[in-house]
This record gives sequence, C-alpha cells and structure tokens, in this order.
Amino acid sequence: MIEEIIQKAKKEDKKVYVYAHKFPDGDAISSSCAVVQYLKSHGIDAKYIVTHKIFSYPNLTADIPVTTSVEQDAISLLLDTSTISYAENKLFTKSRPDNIYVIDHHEKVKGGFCIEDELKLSPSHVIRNAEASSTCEIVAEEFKREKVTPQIANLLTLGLLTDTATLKFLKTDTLNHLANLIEAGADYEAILKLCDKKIKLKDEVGLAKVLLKTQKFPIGNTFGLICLCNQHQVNELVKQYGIRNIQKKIFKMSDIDNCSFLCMGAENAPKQYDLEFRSTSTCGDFNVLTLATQYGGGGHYHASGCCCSPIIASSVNASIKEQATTLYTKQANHFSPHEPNEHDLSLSSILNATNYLTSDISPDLLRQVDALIKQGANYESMIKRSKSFSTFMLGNELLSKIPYSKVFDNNASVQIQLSPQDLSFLTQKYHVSEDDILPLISIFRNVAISSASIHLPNGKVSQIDKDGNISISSIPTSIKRNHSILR
Ligand SMILES: [Mn+2]
Repeated sequence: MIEEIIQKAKKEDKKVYVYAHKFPDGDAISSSCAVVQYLKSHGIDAKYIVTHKIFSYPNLTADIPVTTSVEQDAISLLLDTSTISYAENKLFTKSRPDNIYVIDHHEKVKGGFCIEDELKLSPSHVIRNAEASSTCEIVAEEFKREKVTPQIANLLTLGLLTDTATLKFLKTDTLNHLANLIEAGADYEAILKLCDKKIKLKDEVGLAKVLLKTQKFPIGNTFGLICLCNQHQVNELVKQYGIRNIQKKIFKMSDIDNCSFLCMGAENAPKQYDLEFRSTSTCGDFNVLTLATQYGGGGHYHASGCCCSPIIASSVNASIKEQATTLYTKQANHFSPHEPNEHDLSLSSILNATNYLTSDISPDLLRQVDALIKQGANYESMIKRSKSFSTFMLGNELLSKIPYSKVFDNNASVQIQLSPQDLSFLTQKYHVSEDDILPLISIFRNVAISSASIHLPNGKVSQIDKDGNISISSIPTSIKRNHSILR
C-alpha cells in the first residue's frame, strides 16, 4: 500500500498527511514518524498531523509541530486508529475517500464498525491486521528492506516494544520482525531503555492511592480486579499529582497471579467513564473486546476500552463484574497450571541467559525463541514476573505512606517508618508475616529517587539505591545501639 501511495503522490503531485490516534502512544507516534521519514526519502512531501503537542518520547518527537489546518484533498494515511472518534483530529476529512488509506492492527469484531466503514473506503485502501503486534510491525512489512535506515528501524522497534509491553505479549511473527529490524540497524538495548524510563515519585504515590481502592471479585477459579475513579477522585489526582488519563495506567494492575480480568476506569468528564479492560491468555484467556464492543468501544482480544456516557459509577461497577463472570463462564478455558515441556526448558534457559530478553540478544536468538513458541513453549507465562495480589496491595500501602511534601523531589531519600500499629494492620489485612514486608522495597526499582528504605519497629531495615541495588538487614535495634556506643 505504501508503494501505491508513493506512486499516487508523485503522479498527482500531492502531499501525504499521516494521522494517528489521540493520547498517542509509542506505536502511534513511531509508526507515523517512520512513515513520514520513509516517504520523504522517496521525495514525497509528507507530514504527521497532530493538533496537540506531544510530550512523550521527547528525543523522538521534538520535531513534530502542531498543525491546525491542512490542504484540501491531499492523500491521508490513518495509522493505528480504529474509529473516527479515536482519531487525534479529523483534518483527514478534508481528503476525498479515494485519497484516504488506513493501516491498523486493532481488531474488527463481527458486525462492528471501523474507521474504513465510517469513511466508506475501498477495501484496497485498508490494511487491518489484528495478527500484528503493532502498527509498526505492519509498516515494517510494507517498507522495502533496503530503504529502512537505522533511524527508521529504531522508530519501528520502539512501537513494537511499547505495544507489546516490551515483549510480554507477542503476536504470530513479532520476534521475526524484531530480528529484521535489528538487522536493519535498530539499537535494541537503547530503545529498550527509552521504554522503561523511571517513573516520577509523585506519579507512583498518586497512583498507589488510587490502586488501594482496587476491588477483587471471584470469577470461576480465578479472580478479577476493578478500580474505578469518580470525577472528584480524578480531579484530585490531576490537582495534587498532575496524573491524567488514570484508566490508561491499567498495566499497573497486570502481572498478578491467578487474575484473569482487569478493569480500570475514570470519570474524566461528568457522567462519562473511560474504561479499559484487560485479560490474559495464560489465565482464563477470554475476549474482552466483546465486552468493550457492548459499550461502543473497541480494541483487541486481550486489551480493549470504551467510553460509556450515561452509566453511573455504581452500575458500571456491578454490571462489569457480572458481565466479566458471564463472559468467563461462556468462553474461558478454565485455568489450570501449566506443566513445563522440553520447549519450555530450552526457552527458560534463553530467558535466563538474556535476562528476559533485555541483554545479549541477537536476531538469530530471537528467531530461535520464535521457533520454540511455535513448537509450543509457553512464552507468555514465563516472561511474566508475576506477583501475588497481597504483594501488589502492600506496595500500594507503603507508597501511600510517603508524605506529600516529599513526592515532588525527583532525587528524594524516602524513609518509610512503620509503627507497631502499621505493621499489625498490614500483616493482618494481607495475611503476611513481617518478614514479607522488607523485600517490598523493590517497588522503588523503576522510580526516580536517590534512595529508599523501609524500617520495621524491631529495627530491621531494607534499602534500595538509585541503581536498584537492594540490601535487607536484620540487625535488631539493641545491637545497633550497642554498636554506636562502642564507636
Ligand atoms: Mn498500536
């Protein structure tokens, strides 16, 4: 399709405008920038059209200007956008349908309506491939290999990594595409670093306070989690911590043992909830896209979202729980622990040798992992480093204890001092022993701080430094006192 666009732009002397979705993520931004660069290298006047400034990935997006008007009837290419309402802006409606093209990896459910239907586009103008992990993956396939510069390869790698939550969720050929991109000059480890930038302490603390409201409910032999913020809570989060679009932080709730369904929502406008849904192939494996579609939303089998205007919080809460349970009983494969096979063992040794595919990887190694998955290795359950629900909640409890005066300091030394009352409250509420508390210092691993420590009433301490090094001491207070007297 890209080739067709190039020919048409040349023949009819047209500009090409590239559009993507609102709240643009790594995939939307990178696929747009990559396509613009690729078209420019063919002598085409191309531009990524956004009407709001983009703040994420500043190294990549510094040069994306805000546009307010476009030429009549240029060629428009819509990327990573499944419906008109999901688009960042509607300037592409200045193009006639025969000048509009779509490349997207969001799934279209049976009987559903996607942007190409809304715009009445010819099927030859649409690539909708839900088997691709990301729009970047499809775009990589569309480009001529020899024309993919290292810079373009880097962009496409970023989109592929962000849309797969750094390779936690793969589609059929994701690792093969990544192998090709690395061969084209992508700097995998550098792009990986861009994906896990440190989180600001204020964001982590603000989110923890919200996540403390997470409710757990049974679904078959698994459970679901739901966390809804009403407008008052949303406003407080924005005012106190500057956190917007809280529902997009649903990934914070993932990776919890035996959890098969997630829902996070925020009343971002009065009586208007933005909801996000997630499920996993390793626990339950049910289709949350059907759930979002019921509310006029869209997305993917395991990740979907919608905006439901007339429904008030309490009814969303009850009905989602009910619908998730119904869906699960109707379609889920009941969860049973997976017995490792020989392919799992080979895969596990690769994952250990490469620190879970974060270092020392090569295109060949990625292709090897791809082959193991196709032979039946259970990649998704192995790559996840999951935690228990109580560990997740205890992390939120500890973060919530950090005083507000500290949270805006990106170089803070955080001390969490637990009183005997705190300790008995936490150990009873979450059925853990006090020794389970200290290792939770790892919650600071991706947070911008200079150091953090947890102090128990008996003098035991755990610490983490800004490079993520953890130490857990077990020196009782009395000995420490003696020690200081001796000195
Ligand atoms: Mn995407």
